Amino acid sequence: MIERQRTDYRGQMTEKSNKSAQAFAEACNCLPGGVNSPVRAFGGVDIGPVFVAGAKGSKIHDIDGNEYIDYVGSWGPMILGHAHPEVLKAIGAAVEKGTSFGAPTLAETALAKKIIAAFDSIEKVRLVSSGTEAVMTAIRLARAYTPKKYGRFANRPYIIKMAGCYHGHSDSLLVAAGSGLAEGAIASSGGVPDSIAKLTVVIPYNDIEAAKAAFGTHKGKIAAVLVEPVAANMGVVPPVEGYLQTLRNLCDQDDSLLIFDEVITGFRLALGGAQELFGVKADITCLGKIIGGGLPAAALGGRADIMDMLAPTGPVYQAGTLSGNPIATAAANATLDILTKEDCYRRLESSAAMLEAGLADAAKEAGIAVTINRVGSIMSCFFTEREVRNFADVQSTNIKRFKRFFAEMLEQGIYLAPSAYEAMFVSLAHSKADIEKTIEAAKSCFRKIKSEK
Ligand code: KE4
Repeated sequence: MIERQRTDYRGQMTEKSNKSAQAFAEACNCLPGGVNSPVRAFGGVDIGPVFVAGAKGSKIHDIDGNEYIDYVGSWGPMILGHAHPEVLKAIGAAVEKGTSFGAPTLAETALAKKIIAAFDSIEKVRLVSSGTEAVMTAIRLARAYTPKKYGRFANRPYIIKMAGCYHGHSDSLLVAAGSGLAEGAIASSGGVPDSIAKLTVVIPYNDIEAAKAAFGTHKGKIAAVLVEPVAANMGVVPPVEGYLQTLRNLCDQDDSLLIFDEVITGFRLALGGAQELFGVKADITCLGKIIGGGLPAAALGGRADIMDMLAPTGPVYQAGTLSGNPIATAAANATLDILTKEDCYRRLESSAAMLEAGLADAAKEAGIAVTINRVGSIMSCFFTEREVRNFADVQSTNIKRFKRFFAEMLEQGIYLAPSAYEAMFVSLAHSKADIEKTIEAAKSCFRKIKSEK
């Protein structure tokens, strides 16, 4: 049983975390690691987790009564801030009519239309309940999809993914780079057979030559390239100039599909996600997080000729009891309505740019080497003096310093993602005062860290 108590970065138990520590110990008796998703256990920062009591706007508060400015935002969904009144009102109205029917509803069609309106590459949508489901389905669809000239099913076996990108926990994607391109990947999780892992090819993100080599090795057998168009699961790592277009070209040349996993970037970087920002169209787009408005909803979308291969119109099976759930779609529709109507992305850019500049100045003032990668309202602060352009670069940063930074910022009421391999999310609810307080806290943290060996 994990007895890891929450301490401040000086290693003392603080009276500010007694109840969370006790709750964690109790949870560990009935939940593996005391949590229902591993990162929440704070294993990446070597202290015990915060147990949340509630949240409103940009703030989250724990069961010990501590309040924090929240830059996790439930890992991306809470772009409007927590408990947005219009979203709560929509949820309340929907709940009055029942919570799940297992039958089509108008709200699902309305949500699909909003997604189609936002993404030029999407003609049809399938709603699911998690990002994992969306990506898992996209891969199955890509393997079955065959340009007419190949006849019925190509059932192309290979998927190319990038090291450091995370696409949920389906077997094909819990893999790491193998010993060579021809051998395919090796499993990175228990329970994933080599026979499945080896059908995924893992190459470095931002490495155009590696992508070309993979298409050379597996010519005619690659169903799809799957990529986070802006990586945000190794910290934030933007695509280098031309990278996404090169992947697009390689797929076109070999009749493979390009799958953009926009579970984080969709409706985050722009209404049309990274595709709108970088002008590169995917064949299949996976969405989640924001499109659920904080409730379990995700989606995949693409051209009609691809999407119509899904059951019941086509031979690729996919289903879900709670897909398009009326409460989740109510939250989703309310969220996207606000994002579509208000001047959101300019406001997000302004807040995030202010935070980035403030953190950079604070680190410089303290003499701490940091690299801040930011795209729109997602960013990461890496403790290194070098550029961070792929997973190996992230692994070479000073993770120990990140842990100190995290713990000290938490003590100062700033709730960052408890891992050096995650992103900071700025929401529309983050005020100028929130950003200023965060910068002041960082100044103090950087000074303390600098004084340590
Ligand atoms: P879910 O199955 O967790 O809804 O989505 C999986 C997923 C797919 N694609 C991308 C780009 C993602 O970031 C995710 C999930 N993200 C993680 C953290 N970055 C969710 C947090 C967690 O695992 O608890």
